[in-house]
Amino acid sequence: MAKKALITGITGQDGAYLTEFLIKKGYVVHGIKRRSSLLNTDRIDHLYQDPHIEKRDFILHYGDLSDSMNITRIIQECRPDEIYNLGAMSHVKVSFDVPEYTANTDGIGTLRILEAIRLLDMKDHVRMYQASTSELYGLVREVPQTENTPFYPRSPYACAKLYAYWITVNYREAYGLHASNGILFNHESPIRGETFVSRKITRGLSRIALGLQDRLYMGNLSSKRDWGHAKDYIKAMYLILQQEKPDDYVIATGVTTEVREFLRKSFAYIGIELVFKGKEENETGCVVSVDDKIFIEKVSKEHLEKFKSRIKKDPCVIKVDSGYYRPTEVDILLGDPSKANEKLGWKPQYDLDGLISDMVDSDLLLMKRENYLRIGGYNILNYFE
Ligand code: NDP
Ligand code: GDR
Repeated sequence: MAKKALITGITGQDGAYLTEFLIKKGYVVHGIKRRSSLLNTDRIDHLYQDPHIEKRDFILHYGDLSDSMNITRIIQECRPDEIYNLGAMSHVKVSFDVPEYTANTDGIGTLRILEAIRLLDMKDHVRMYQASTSELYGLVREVPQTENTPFYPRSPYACAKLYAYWITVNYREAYGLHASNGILFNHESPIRGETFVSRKITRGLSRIALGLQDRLYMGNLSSKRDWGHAKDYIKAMYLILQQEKPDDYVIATGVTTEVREFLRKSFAYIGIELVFKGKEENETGCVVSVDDKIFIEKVSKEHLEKFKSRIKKDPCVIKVDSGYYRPTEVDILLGDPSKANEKLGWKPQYDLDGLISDMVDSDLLLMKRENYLRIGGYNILNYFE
């Protein structure tokens, strides 16, 4: 019998990569998708199977983490061997705007799953993964952060995830559930949500290079993050659930980088050298040179001259808009993944340069397609944030 996995948040970045990974391993994957007024299954479209096929290994259910009846029913119906709880309102800045919704989904949503497992008497059958986060460390108490570093959340998102972390530990200790936390540091990919900083940068620079946009407005350029590739991180989720005993693990690369440096490296990848001047709201990132050969190779010859003439008039393609600042910021995150290295045998394959090249290549392709459509006279969306 094939193993069955249930994934909440299957339409998100990690849900999509994890689904692909588990199907390749021979799992039958059930996923919970939300009803929305537009289809929201772009990231898993390539995995879709017609419901009329008899033996499917990919099945979607409508649901929502705010609806305990729905969650309980789905778990009862599909009786999974493994549950990956990835569903969340996952944007830190937005959580300040919708704090109650965030607490309900990201905090109590986790309780709803744990309680369903208990009430359905499935605790000896099912293993549960909780998507915990480096945001729990917030105002960091030590650098680097390990499984033993105390938490100090700095946003409604992190506070909700703190509850989810501890309720997972509590159900493990109180009822003997096989429930584990992966404390994952930031992980990105070509299918990362467009408003997270990495993707905002790789999309923005692709649009700037192709003349679809003049500049990029950013928030706090000085914060530091430990960035990895989502493809590596979903493997850690799987490994955590294959352990005989449930436990909590930090998943990180062990390298931290400023947002400013992420920008510099991303632009450099297509041959554009950026220099930063000024402070805080007055800081700008300006083009000081262009490597023609690299630009032509990555973007195109046709766009090189147009780009150069545009930046002659205004070379400052990065500006700061304090509207993107958060009421309380997490200044530095740096994880120590030693426990995961030793106990899970987990090691990331991608470094930051590999991540950036993967993302920029993908966004350039996407934006070139947009540009062809524009030239062909078709409307293209602005994708305002
Ligand atoms: P995404 O934002 O890409 O995906 C979130 C998923 O949750 C989407 O499928 C979304 O559905 C779904 N969702 C949102 N609200 C609800 C709800 N009320 N009920 C059911 N589903 C809901 O996140 P990632 O894939 O990047 O992250 C996966 C998980 O890991 C999240 O819990 C996140 O908080 C956590 N995490 C992420 C890290 C990262 O760097 N990526 C690091 C550490 C933790 P829809 O598509 O309809 O919006
Ligand atoms: P984060 O990711 O808050 O770490 O949460 P995000 O990419 O949003 O921000 C990282 C850092 O970049 C700074 N920043 C900007 N951020 C955004 N989004 N937009 C900007 O224009 C901008 N300019 C600077 C931010 O202030 C911050 O310091 C992500 C999410 O995936 C969470 O769900 C997850 O738990 C954590 O990573 C680990």
